[in-house]
Amino acid sequence: MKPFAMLALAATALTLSACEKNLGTGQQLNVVSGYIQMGATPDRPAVGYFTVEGGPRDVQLVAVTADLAQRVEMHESVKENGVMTMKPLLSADVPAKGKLEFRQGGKHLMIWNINGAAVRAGKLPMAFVFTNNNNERILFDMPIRGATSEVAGSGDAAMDHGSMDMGDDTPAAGAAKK
Ligand SMILES: [Cu+2]
Repeated sequence: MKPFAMLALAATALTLSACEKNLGTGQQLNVVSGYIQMGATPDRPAVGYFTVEGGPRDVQLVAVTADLAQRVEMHESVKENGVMTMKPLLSADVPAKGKLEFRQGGKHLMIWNINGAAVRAGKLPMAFVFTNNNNERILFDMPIRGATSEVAGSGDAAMDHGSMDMGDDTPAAGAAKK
């Protein structure tokens, strides 16, 4: 490369970084971490937790999807009359330059029937759908953790989900066969 060309490149790089600083776009909307905890038994849904960092403006997370799972839902654990229950969540706010956290005991994903190949690979590719830019999709591979006996007895993954999932959405076997 000729010295002149190198100088020109260096100048371009400087201009770009200066621009970014002027626009104040330091933090971009992004999924920065997360994982999936398999259910204690195969008939139980897996649970997913993750962290989203907000970009320059407020947006909402409106869906999380996975081609290699049968169904994914966003839920929130809430305390009502002293009892923990779960409610489906249609959207979750991601404040500008803030954080949205799905974590144990709060907002979480429930994931049914993850494809075996994904489980063996130890990760599930997921798409996070936001309200900005005509439903921007951010792809993130969620690492899959196997069920452990410690986790099986506590938290979102165990009894909360088992009882609710089986009751609400799954049609009774008899009814489905009519
Ligand atoms: Cu749930």
